[in-house]
Amino acid sequence: MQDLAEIIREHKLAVPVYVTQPVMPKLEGYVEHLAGIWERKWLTNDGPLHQEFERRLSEYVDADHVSVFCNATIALMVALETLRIDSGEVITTPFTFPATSHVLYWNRVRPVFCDIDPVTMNLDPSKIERLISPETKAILPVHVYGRPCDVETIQRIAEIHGLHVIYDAAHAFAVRHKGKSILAYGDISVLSFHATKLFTTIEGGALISRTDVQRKRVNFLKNFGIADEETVVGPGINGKMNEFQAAFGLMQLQLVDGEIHNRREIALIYREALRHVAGITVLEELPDTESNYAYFPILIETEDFGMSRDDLFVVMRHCNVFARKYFYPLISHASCYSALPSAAAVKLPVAERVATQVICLPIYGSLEHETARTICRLIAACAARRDRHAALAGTLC
Ligand code: T4K
Repeated sequence: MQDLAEIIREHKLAVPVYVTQPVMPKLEGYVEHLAGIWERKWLTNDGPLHQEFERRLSEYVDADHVSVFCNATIALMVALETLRIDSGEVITTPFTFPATSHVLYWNRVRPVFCDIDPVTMNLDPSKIERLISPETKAILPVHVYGRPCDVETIQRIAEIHGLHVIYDAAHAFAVRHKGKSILAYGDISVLSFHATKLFTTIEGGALISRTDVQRKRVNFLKNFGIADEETVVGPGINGKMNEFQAAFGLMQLQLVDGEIHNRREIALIYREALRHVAGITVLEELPDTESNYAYFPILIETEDFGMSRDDLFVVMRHCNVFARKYFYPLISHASCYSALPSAAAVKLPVAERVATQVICLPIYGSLEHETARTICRLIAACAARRDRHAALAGTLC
């Protein structure tokens, strides 16, 4: 058994390892795309690369009505406007990136926070109905970490109460549920293609509509509401993706299967090595799911592990491991939402607990297997250390 200072010395990585890293396409291929853009002088506004990317993306994600966007946040705002959700309340999760709640705020809608399920980490459907009021317009769940929500139960609730469902599928690129694309559920789904995502267009996103008519409205709204040179059909916004992003996306489409495969191998290393470490919960893959391995969250139970999540986080940073506490603090704690009745901690016990326990380990296709193993050994050594009861600050001096 070692003490903490020895553990850090022994497991410190030579270079920083971040929670994620994008898979980069071949530079020469991208330069070829740039040459075409230079030649055409067509930089944005539904250019040829944009059109090709939208078409190929639609085939890849197995969805018919895809509109690509400059980012997922604007796409979520357009999703709300498409369905005319611009007042009242929307039920959503506090365990997410701030964008999910902020789009409601920007569309003048009050978020109503609902607790999460301890297995999926997504909205707990058994707690949704008690939050429905005459003001409720929709449900905005997140497939957090790419783990599918209980889409069937959410659909049933929405149908009974006449609510829309918009899925924040920012993490769920290529995820399938019961043999179908996860994007096939709800009225609208939104993907993010930010640089930190499994599939990236640098910044970017996509909105998946249910019908051609809906897609047409989405495309008006993402282009200032312009239908033609002399007609504005609604209060649109600028949500367009440009040709440079589309070119990046086209190249990423060729890499993403390999990236998922490589991430799966990293996930297997973590899963095998950490499953039996006392005080650690490794989230099992959900049944009927084809996962994308976008994130690798683990939960730390302080008593059994012998160290809190926050202390492990600090130790990891000393070892050059830049894991992240996605999603701590809960967005319901932010000052713009904390006064809402639904934001009270007592009403969100599972989300409150998970947010203090979770840590997302580095996962990306080019992560060396040996690095992943070192991270596992570091975590296991922390659990087994001699100075379990010493204060962290003293131990690190
Ligand atoms: N809904 C959900 C559920 C979301 O998670 C998000 C975004 C959205 C909606 C909104 O989607 P977008 O409008 O962004 O399309 C990142 C991203 O900025 C954010 O897009 C993402 N979720 C969130 C989960 O993560 P940060 O603040 O953690 O990113 P940052 O800059 O600290 O990057 C994390 C690590 O990634 C770095 O330590 C290193 C690596 N990295 C990052 C960048 C930007 C790279 O290797 N290369 C890069 O270019 O928010």
